[in-house]
Amino acid sequence: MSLLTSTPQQADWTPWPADMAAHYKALGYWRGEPLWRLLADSALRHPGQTALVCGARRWSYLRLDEWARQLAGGLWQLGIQPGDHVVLQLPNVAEFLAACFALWRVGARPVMALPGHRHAEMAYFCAHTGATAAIVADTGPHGFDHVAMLGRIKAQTPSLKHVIVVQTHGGNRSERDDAISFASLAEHPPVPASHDHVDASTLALLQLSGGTTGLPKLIPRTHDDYAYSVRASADICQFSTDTVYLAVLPLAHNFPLSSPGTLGVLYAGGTVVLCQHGDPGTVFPLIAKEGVTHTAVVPPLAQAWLNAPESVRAQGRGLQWMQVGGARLSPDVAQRIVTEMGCRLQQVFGMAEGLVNYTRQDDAPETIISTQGRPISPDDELLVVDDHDVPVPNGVPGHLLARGPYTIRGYFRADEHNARAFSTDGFYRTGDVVRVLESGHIVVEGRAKDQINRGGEKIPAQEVETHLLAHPFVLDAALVAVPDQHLGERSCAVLVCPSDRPSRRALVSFLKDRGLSIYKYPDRYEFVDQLPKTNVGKIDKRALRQWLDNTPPTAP
Ligand code: AMP
Ligand code: DBH
Repeated sequence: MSLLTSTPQQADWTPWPADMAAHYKALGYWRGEPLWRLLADSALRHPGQTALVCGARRWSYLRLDEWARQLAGGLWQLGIQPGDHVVLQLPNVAEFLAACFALWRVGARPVMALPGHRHAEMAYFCAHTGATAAIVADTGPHGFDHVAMLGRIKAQTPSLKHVIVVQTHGGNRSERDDAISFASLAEHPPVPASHDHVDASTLALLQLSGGTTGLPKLIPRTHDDYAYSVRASADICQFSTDTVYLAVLPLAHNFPLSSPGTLGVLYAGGTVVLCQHGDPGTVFPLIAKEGVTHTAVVPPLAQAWLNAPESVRAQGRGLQWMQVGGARLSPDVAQRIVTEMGCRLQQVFGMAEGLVNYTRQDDAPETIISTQGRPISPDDELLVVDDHDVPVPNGVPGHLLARGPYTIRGYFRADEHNARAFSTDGFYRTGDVVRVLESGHIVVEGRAKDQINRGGEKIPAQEVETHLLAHPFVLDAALVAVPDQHLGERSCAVLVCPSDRPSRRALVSFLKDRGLSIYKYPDRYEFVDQLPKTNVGKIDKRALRQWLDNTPPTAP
């Protein structure tokens, strides 16, 4: 039986079938508790404990919860309603977490944009969700004016009523008249307790998918399912009041947010230390200063830390656990983390759509080095299938499909795409090619989805190709991954331009004008007379990759 009350075409998102929802509730996975309870309950248990450190600023649990309640009061006064979408685009500052908890208090849903997103994606997030507000930083690290960008989007997006600005770079910029100051929202009495009733089976946030097609897909996560993944993750990783967690990856990313991430730390009563730069010269002194015990990184960051001078790394001796995920970690680098960093390694293979796998603390060293862990939940259902959806035996590589108590059943307002991305019985097609060992541990072998994994940042090939094809000189375009020692993969655009070849600089400026996120700009450009095609006329990316492997890069 389905819980759908409207036709699938009209539904924003696909709930779990009623029998499965009942099962997950009966097992205590779904507790009917909205996400703000993660913080509020810890504030009751450990009011005086330090919850959050952001530069020179620190908050006890009591203060952080109080701040979130005041902000919720401000949002409420502004007219933010339960069910509203609010696009959140902030760097790793305390206001990010305060905004999330405040939004959850009023029953609104943060849309987790990344600081690198630009006009094309941000306009889409606002329009597609019908967002009523956006919360952004005053200026980005390179002086990018986020408020001005949102001003342009607001002019085109009737639903968007408020641009709220967080002052992150000093000065008096939040006084500008094109935005509401975030700080002023806290000058309100805390949101009344009567507003605290948020139905935990409704959406709590929209995560973003790296995706493979068009613009990023929005991932609808409920309070119930997300809270379960956070609590269960914190239990697996044994987070406690002694945990001091360095959040260095962008906070909006599912990994540092929920696996167990900052939310897991706040649930467990530990301390979150925020950091905006991953360079060893910033990170290691901070680890020493704040007594950091845990952190989560992507493989290239782990490598950069390993390559730092011994004198710098020595300051990181207190670090007990390094979680690595987001992209493939080579066994060599895994081994180096264990021997050279002097801390323990945990591999994390996850996705914002749900399923997360961890190596366990008592796994054999070999398992921790060479596998990407096993699922969080006994009720995670995994299928590994061949190209015809027929299950393959254990140990044989195949496409990974997943279903379970915290894996979505469909993207947000994306019926057409959902028909391809999910099986008829509700399994999410991850696009990853994996092998499952007898022990249940997963080894990620590769990827079937058309995506470049640039050191954990996922770049949907088709989205970038669509932008390139809009250039008047570009007749055909393919974006493919080329191996890279540092990032794992980089992107290369292979272009067919019969009349005239635009320069690299001209192409970059073109993509910039189209508002594409900076991290999606191709790393390399090559020109060919025509692209190789398969028998069915699709671009043969395998052939292209082989060709690129044997072709030295053309100088820009
Ligand atoms: P997204 O769906 O955008 O959240 O990206 C999730 C994807 O990142 C997964 O489906 C994998 O392709 C990749 N990924 C995440 N963690 C790992 C890992 N530990 N090893 C290999 N690939 C990973
Ligand atoms: O890459 C990811 O999306 C990811 C990696 C590790 C993730 O979403 C997660 C853990 O939760």
